[in-house]
Amino acid sequence: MTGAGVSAESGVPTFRGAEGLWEGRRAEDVATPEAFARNPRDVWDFYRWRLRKLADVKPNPGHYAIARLEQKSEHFWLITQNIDGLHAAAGSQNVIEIHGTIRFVRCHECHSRRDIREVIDEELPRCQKCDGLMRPAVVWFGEMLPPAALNAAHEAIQRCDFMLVAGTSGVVEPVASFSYWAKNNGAKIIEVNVERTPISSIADVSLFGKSGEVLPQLIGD
Ligand code: BV8
Ligand code: ZN
Repeated sequence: MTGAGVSAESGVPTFRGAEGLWEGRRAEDVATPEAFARNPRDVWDFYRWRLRKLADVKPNPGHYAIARLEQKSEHFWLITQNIDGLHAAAGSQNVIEIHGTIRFVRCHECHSRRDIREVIDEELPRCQKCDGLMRPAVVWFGEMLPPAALNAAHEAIQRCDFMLVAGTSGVVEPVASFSYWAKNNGAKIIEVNVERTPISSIADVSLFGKSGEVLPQLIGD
C-alpha cells in the first residue's frame, strides 16, 4: 500500500509535508465537492497546478522495486492512494487506485470519462453527453471511494500474508484503517517511511528512510 511519500522521490509534492500547501491552502479545503460547487474554476486551477507538477516526473527506484516485488509474488495487490499513475508507468499491473486518477476526468453528473489531456485547455470542461461539468476522476474529501476499488482492496486485505506500507501518513480514512484490518486478519505489517506514523505502532517492522532507497534494498533485484 503506497502514499505520496513514494512519489515524493520523483519530485511530486506530498500533501502534508512542508510544501504540502497549494498557494497556502490545504488539499482538504480544495479537493471537495463543496469547493467544486462553490468555485469550479478554483478547483480546476488546483488540478492544473498538480498536473503541471507531474509533467516531467518519472517513476523512481521505489516504483520499480514495487513492480519487481509483484513479479516475484504469487499473489500481489498494490493499493495506491496516489493519483499520478507512476506505479503503472513503472510496470505495476494489479494496481488499485483507491483515490482515483488525475489522468482522466469524469462528468460530475453522468460519470462519462475522458483523458484529461483532451480537455486540459478548456477553462471549465463540459461533458459531451449531458453538458455537465467535467472534474478530475479523483476521490474528493467527503466522497465515497470507488466501490470496485474498495471491494478489490477488501479482498487483498482479507487474503494478504503481509502488507508493505510505504510513504503514507496514515491519516486519511478509510485507507488509514487498511493496515489495521490486515493486521487483524493475521498479516505482518512492514512500514517504510522517513518518520514515525500512526501505522508505526502496529507495524511488525518499520524501516525509516527514503522509499527510493529503502524499497530497492528491501525488495532486491
Ligand atoms: C470518505 C485524491 C465518507 C484527491 C485524496 C474527521 C476525522 C476522520 C475522518 C474524517 C474527518 N473528516 C472527514 C473525514 C473523512 C476524510 C478524511 O479521512 N479526512 C482526513 C483529512 C481526516 N476521508 C474522506 O473524505 C474519504 N471519503 O470518508 O467518505 C462517506 C461516507 C458515506 C457517504 C459519503 C462519503 C475520501 C478521502 C480521499 C481524499 N482524496 N486524494 C487528490 O489527490 O487531489 S486524499 C490524499 O491524502 C491522497 O490521495 C492520500 O490518500 C491522502 C493521504 O496522503 P498520503 O499519501 O499519506 O500523503 P501525506 O502527504 O499525507 O504523507 C506523506 C507521507 O510520506 C508522510 O508520512 C511522509 O513522512 C512520508 N514521506 C515523505 N517523503 C518520503 C516519505 N516516505 C518515504 N520516502 C520519502 N522520500
Ligand atoms: Zn455528463
